Parts: sequence; structure tokens; C-alpha cells
Amino acid sequence: MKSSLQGMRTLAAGAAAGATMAFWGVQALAQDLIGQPTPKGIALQPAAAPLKYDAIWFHDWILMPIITIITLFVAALLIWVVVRYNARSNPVPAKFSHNTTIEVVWTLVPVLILVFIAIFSFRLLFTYHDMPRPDLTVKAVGYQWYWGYEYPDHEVGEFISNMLPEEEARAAGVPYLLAANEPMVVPVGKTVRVLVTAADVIHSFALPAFGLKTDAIPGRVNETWFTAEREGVYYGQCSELCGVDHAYMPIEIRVVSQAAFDAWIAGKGGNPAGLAASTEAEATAPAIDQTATDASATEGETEDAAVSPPETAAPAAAAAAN
Ligand SMILES: [Cu+2]
Repeated sequence: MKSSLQGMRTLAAGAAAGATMAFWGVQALAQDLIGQPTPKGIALQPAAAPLKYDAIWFHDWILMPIITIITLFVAALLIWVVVRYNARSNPVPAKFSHNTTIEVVWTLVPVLILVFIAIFSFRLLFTYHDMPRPDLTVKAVGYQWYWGYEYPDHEVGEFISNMLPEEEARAAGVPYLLAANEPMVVPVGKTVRVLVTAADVIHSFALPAFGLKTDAIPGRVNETWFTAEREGVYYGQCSELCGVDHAYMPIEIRVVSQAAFDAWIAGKGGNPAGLAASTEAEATAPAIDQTATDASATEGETEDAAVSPPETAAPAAAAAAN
């Protein structure tokens, strides 16, 4: 998946370079903030995890060029019709009302454009679905109007993450409406599986820098993943209208070193070694464990996860067995 995407990247990059370079070149001049929105920024937030790179590539090299070309083409057609066929320059209009050729063309071409977009769109969707073997699991539960995080691998029970009040945020120099009093903390470079659900109404777990947006639905467990590539603080928000305080339930993910993460887990009363223990157990009996872990997930997703183990699974299992 990764290498074929890479190949297409090169191919389409060449073809579409002219269409987007001018526009995105200007964008690159402004230094974007990492993990949070940039004032007056109009592009997507910079990527800090694999899925986001693919999403940005799809937007910049597939969607934007197509949108730009269609917009220019339609604008040119409009201008041509206005100039060439107004009452003054074309006093005697033609009488025909059908043209089979053009009708076939304007039906087929949009279909082909959509099929072309669908190829890359589905590729991106599959990339989201193909989760590498996770190093740890965090359960995120949406409530009206805050998030709860739980670390089952590390025996850290659910704790509540509320939005930081305005005065406290200003005093701490962190973005108000995005900063939380209890962030989700994860180690850098580790693949984090996020189990997403809700306890009351539908919420959505979204964090732009990692390319995450997964609905949190009561009675159902969705899953998504990210591998944060550098330490830092990353902000997201609930992205499903969930009631009066929908705008006040931010998601703050703090990416730290493994040592800092272990210390944080210990501070939460958890077991820092829980990760290694559970990984070993999973590697020895992957099929059984997968089924048990994902039992609460919906059937379709569980089966997919079970039948298509990620590439990293085999070496990990082999290493553990030895
Ligand atoms: Cu919400």
C-alpha cells in the first residue's frame, strides 16, 4: 500500500505540478503551526502522522487540480457563451435543441472523473483501515461535553478530560478552546490504536494533524490509529454536533518520549510494563487475542482486522516466539 502510493505520488506529482504549484507555493511561505490551526491559514494543518500525509496528498494532488481545472473550464465556457452568443453578436440563434454527441460526452466525462477520484479515495480509505499492529490502545469515550480516556493495556482506568477554562489557558499560554486539563498522553513513534465510542449522543473524535476523524457512537466501538512522528502537543475537537457545549470539548494529545510516558502511566497508578506483557500475549496467540480484544467492535470491522493482519505482525510474532 505504502509503496504503490509512493509510486503514484511521483507520477501524479509530475502531471499536476503546474496546476497546484502556484497556489500551494504561496501557502508554503507562511510557517504553519504544528498541531493547531494557524491564524489566517487556509490549507490543511501540516501532517504529524502517516494517515495525514496520505490525506494531504489526495487533497493537494487529486482533488485540487481536478477542482481547479473544472472551475476554469466552466468559467471559460460561460465567458465564451456570453461573448459569442449574446443578442448583438449572434442575432439569429440556431434552432436545434439536441446534440447526441455532446450529451453522451457530458454524461460520460463526469462519470470517468468520479471513477478516477474514487480510485484514490478508496486507496486512502483502505490506508485508514489497514492499521499496523498497535503498540498500545487508548479508549476514548465522548460525553456531553467532555472526553474520557482509558488505557486498558496499562491498567489506567478512565479519567476525564475537560476543556481548560479561559483564564487558565491564557495564563498557561495555550490555545483556549483547544487545550484540555487532562490530555491524552502517548509515546512518540508508537502506533496507537484508539477505540472510539460515546456514552450519550454521537460525538466525533477528530484531530487534524494526525488525520483523525472517527464517529463516537453510543453502543458501538469504532477504531482508528495514528503513529505520532515527533513529540509535541496536538489539538483536535469533537466534530459531530452533539449539543449546546459541542464547541467546548477539545481533544489534546501530548506526544512524549517513552520514558516520560512510562512515568506518566506510573503517576496515573497504571502499570508501565503492561504494554510489553500484553504485546507478548498477543504475539503468541494473535487470532484468539484479536477476537477477544475486538469483541465489542462491530462484526464487519472485527473480521477485517482478524483476517488481514498487518505486515508488521509476522516479524513481531516471530521475534516474540524466539
Ligand atoms: Cu461532542
